[in-house]
Amino acid sequence: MSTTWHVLGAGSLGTLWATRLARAGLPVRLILRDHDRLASYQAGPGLTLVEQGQAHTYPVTGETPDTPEPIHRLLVACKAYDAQAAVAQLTHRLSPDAELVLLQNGLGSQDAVAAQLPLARCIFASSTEGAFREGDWRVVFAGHGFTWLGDTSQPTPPLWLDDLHAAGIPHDWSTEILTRLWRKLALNCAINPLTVLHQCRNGDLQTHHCEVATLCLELAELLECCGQPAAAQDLQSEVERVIQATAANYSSMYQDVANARRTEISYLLGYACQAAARHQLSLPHLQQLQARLVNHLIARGLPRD
Ligand code: NAD
Ligand code: KPL
Repeated sequence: MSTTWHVLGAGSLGTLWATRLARAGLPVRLILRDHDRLASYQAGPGLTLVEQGQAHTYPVTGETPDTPEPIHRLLVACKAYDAQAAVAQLTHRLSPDAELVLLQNGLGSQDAVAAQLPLARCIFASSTEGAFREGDWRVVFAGHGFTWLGDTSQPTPPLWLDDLHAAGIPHDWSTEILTRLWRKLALNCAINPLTVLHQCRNGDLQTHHCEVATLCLELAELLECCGQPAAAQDLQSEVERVIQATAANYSSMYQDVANARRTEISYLLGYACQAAARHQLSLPHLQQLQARLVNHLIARGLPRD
């Protein structure tokens, strides 16, 4: 019998993973915030995934954090700013051999979770898949992509990668997961804040070429200084490639601000600026970008972190 996948967070990525694992016949349980959310979930038929216009519903079993059964494998699918508190609620249920998969974007939240669970195996993930919520318990699979998984303290891949294969989740084991996460953080720092400040699609940043180039230079300097030279390599050309490839899209941060949702700024630009400060590195454009973005968020009544 396969180990149950406990999925924490029934949002976009949590639903995208839970439905595909359930579709492959794997045991999945969804951990909801509290009894009200569980009652709301149980009033419907389950989780719905919309793929290429076709909706399929999967009756994944729901539960709350106070369900007594132990957890052996936990997929953490909350936002970066919620991950630590959400996992803390489950500490008493984690088995001694528990493994966690952390799907959060950016950096900082993974270390915070790992630090509170010194005995558990924490696997970091970096994903380019795209999904959004169309309503409660209903998610649209918007962009096919890839997920890299890795463990900074243990290079051996877990056997359950076979589950991901069976579920059709494109993935690979990476022994350089931190490099992947830093690279994605740098891409997000070079693109996302500017789309918020200029209120534009990714492609419109082509008209802000110099601003993007200056940020890329500073970000590359930071990556080098943080011991991530591979993540710094050809950063500007990759940023330009992504801007072109996603020209018609609004960045995730743009969408968060447009929908008056809290952003993950502290785990992206905030993390980058803190790392620079730790290394006594002066990156004036990056720091100015953070200040402008924080002012923009405050002016819209959104959290500054
Ligand atoms: P989301 O807001 O859609 O889902 C997060 C879910 O976690 C919400 O349903 C929320 O209610 C739930 N949650 C928060 N605290 C909880 C708690 N204590 N107990 C139970 N549930 C709790 O977010 P998302 O878009 O799925 O993003 C999750 C992470 O994945 C983010 O770090 C994001 O940057 C990253 N990511 C998302 C995508 C995407 O396409 N959506 C792609 C790549 C990476
Ligand atoms: O990941 C992205 C996002 O919108 O968060 C891209 C498309 C790469 C832009 O930074």
